Amino acid sequence: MRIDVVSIFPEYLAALDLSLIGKARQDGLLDLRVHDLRDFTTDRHRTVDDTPYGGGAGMVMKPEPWAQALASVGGEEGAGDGSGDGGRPVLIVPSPAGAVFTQAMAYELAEEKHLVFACGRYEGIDERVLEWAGERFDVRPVSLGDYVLNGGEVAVLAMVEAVGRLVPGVVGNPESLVEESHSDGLLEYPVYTKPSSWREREVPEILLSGNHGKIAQWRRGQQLQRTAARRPDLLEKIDAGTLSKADKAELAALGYEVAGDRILPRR
Ligand code: 6GU
Repeated sequence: MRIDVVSIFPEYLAALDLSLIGKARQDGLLDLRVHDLRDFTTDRHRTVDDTPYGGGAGMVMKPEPWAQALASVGGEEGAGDGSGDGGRPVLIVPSPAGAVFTQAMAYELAEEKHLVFACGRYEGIDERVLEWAGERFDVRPVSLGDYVLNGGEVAVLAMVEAVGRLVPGVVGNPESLVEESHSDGLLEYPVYTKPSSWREREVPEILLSGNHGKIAQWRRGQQLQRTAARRPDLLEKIDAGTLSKADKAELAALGYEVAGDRILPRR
């Protein structure tokens, strides 16, 4: 997969040289390139921002450096008119005003050949850039959640890691992708390692039993309990058709009932 990131703080993205993603780059699984937006300016001061039309606080990113940067990193793949093979690169624009990034979105993006991330700073990028970019990219404004960061760089670190680890070969043991939080819409079960007794605290006995069926059942129960306690909003998104009898009994004990294909708090 090719990934281009455009930012006025390219050093921010240095963390992508490390760990799993850094290894994937070395191994040639990810062709990740970071670009300095200021290299696409033409004035002596390398200006990337200006005051907002209509007034208001802060500064807005000027359109032309963005157009030059985006034209240089991609958008040659597609026909330019939205026709053809759907092979247009995806332009992700991190913004608190975007759609919320999810594991489902990470899986979708992991299927793409080419992602481009446009890191805004200040109050954002001149809106016409997004309209113009729509001719050559599939433009997706995306938010990490309902809080405000100073710029898109931290969000890009999060998204590149979430997407990159789903690219085949990046995670050594793909089994570990199956049993993790959000992969089945539930939070992950708690995990333990040696010693079995630590500071008077014992590992749950079932995990020492060697009974894999019972262990799987217990873990599933823990997932349901945790999700009910920490993220009840997730339970209501699960398709109840996927639940076992044991799941339904656990949910009943947690104060939930199954109504058709939905899980609802018992009233
Ligand atoms: Cl993607 N960008 C910025 N600037 N702030 C955010 C965000 C993104 N997601 C949450 N807050």
